[in-house]
Amino acid sequence: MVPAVSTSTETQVDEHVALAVRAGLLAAPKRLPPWLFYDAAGSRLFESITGLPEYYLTRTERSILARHAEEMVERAAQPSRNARLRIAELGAGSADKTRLLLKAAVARQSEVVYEPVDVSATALLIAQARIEREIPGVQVRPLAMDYTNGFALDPAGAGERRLVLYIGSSIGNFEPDEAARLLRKVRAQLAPGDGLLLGVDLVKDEQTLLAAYDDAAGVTAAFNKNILTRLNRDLAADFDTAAFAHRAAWNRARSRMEMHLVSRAPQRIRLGALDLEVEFKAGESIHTENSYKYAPGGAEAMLESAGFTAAGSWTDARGWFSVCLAKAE
Ligand code: AVI
Repeated sequence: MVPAVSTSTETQVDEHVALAVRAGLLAAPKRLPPWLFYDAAGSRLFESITGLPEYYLTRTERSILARHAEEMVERAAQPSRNARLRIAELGAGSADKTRLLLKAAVARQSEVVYEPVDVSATALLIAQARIEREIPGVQVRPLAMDYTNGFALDPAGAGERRLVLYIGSSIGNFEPDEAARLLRKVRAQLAPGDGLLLGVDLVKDEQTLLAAYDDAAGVTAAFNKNILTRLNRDLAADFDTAAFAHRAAWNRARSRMEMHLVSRAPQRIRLGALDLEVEFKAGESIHTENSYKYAPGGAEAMLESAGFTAAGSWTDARGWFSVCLAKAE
């Protein structure tokens, strides 16, 4: 039975967290869903990851946007030169890279409505204040919600064309069937001719991938282990984070980077709020994340099967990352 109140902290247990953790730790092999990473501490650690020398993703995508934002925005509005773009963003977070696209949209049409969607109301408030201060002409209309459970945008007005941004390689954290389902949900919010701009990480040499998910400073290890600290706090668990090792692995057959937490010794963990005890063998892992890497053309094929037509794609000189524009059919 899941008690409504944890006895140790007297705080309410989040049922969504409780159900996911119970199912994941009772599964064979053990797993935890990656959305558990993003409590306040985990979100801060992720922000640090994006600036690490080994974590090429954020820097590379930013360089692509910096170079091609004007063309992306113009192409999203085509074929009508007079259409005004209205920009929504899924999982906007700090909306740092988005500012490049918003600046290009303001240069094109003087004013733009920007609808960032994110589960964190705090991240949205911070992003709104920064964007309104730095880019006059952007009207920010934040939507605090978990877009993975579906979302509803106001219909675009007459003469407006919607562009949805889903950048940052977040699509890669979904299983292929979940990613396809999410893209179909996005398609359902769009009218024919509206656009989706998708950022995806591409397959590359294994050494580069491994370093990106197991950096020398240990920030990614801390990010991975923070999930255990979260369970200690939220579910009155007694994980010793030092008793687990961070492991990053390239799964070539499935074209994904994996992150695991590997038990260093046999141990038994108690999760008080779930009234659950879980046994670990030495070397047994909890699989915490997949990060899919696409072959060239792979993202376009996924977009086409979700009801979009490819309308452009941009990459960097090394071909490490791709930003694809697709139009709703
Ligand atoms: C948020 N997401 C795109 C990141 C990724 O690369 O899959 C999360 C992350 N995991 C480890 N480092 C960063």
